Amino acid sequence: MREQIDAIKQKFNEKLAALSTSEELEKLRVEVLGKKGEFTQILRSMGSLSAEERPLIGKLVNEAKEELEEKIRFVKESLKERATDAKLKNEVIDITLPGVKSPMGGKHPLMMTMEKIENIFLEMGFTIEEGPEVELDYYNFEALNIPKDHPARGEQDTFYIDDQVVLRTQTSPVQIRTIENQKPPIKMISPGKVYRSDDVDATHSPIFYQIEGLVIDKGITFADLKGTLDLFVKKMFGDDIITKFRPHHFPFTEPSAEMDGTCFVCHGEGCKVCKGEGFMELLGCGMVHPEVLKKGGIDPEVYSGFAFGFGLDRMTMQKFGIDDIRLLYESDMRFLKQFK
Ligand code: 2NL
Repeated sequence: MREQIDAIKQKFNEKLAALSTSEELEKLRVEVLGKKGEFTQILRSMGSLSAEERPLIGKLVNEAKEELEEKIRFVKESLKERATDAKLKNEVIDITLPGVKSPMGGKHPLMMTMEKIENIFLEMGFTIEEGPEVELDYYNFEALNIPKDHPARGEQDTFYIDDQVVLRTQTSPVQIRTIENQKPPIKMISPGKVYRSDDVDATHSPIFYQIEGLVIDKGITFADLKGTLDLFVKKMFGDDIITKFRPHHFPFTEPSAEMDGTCFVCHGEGCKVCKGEGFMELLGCGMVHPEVLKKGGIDPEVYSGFAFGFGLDRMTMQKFGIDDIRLLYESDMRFLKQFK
């Protein structure tokens, strides 16, 4: 049995010297020291030994096992170190190589225009207000002096959620909510998305952006409206722009007007951009209708105000010379990259 133990040890040493991975090491450990391993076989056959020999051989087996276990521990450690060294060597970063560039995003033309407009009004002391896009019929129409049978309802192809809830067709409901929640003086704009069930073409999209504005205080007149909007247009399109007001009708303002500005391309001569007119239609406006003030809890005998509204999409298209609204919503990189 002594020879048997020596033979196991020798074979073990040879295999240990030859192996190079932890998997091979584990396989060897099971083979020699495992439950069905070679030493277990010897211990099992000890029944045939004499009572004097048994403890001697038992001791030898245990010593041999401990010796081999110690060797395994040592080799295991050095294999681990070797693996870590190899890993570190492979992971060396060559900091002299050129980096991988991530593509840079840019602002969408709609947001460029929106931010410019917001900054102009912030400079003039306006606040920016927001409100829900899914809105009560009351705030979208009723409170704006547009009752259920009013023809203006037919002109706006409204998305109805149910009898009382719509997708807002304009951002005016934000002004109504502001009138209800704040006391004059009020000086605010409400930029945001609006919805109309229009068929898509070069000038129509079912989702588009609007900016409306509202000023309410004691003694506000049409002169305040003209001065404010004239200054806005000059800051937006250039100091040389001349504005003119044409009478118009909106249910929520009285009197109402549309404002045109001289074409910023031809300065009034007439060109392709303004279709030979020399002027471009810029926005709708007017003095807030007394009924609208009353509905919002403001006494029209004490306060007056003006309001205005325009499409951000059209203003963006005018500013950048874009001829199709669909380009603003298709996320085509060939288009968007031009605005970096
Ligand atoms: C246009 C014209 C306009 C308003 C919007 C408004 C809001 C309140 C009271 C009175 Cl709460 N008016 N908004 C007034 C005049 C014109 O928009 O052509 N928009 C695209």
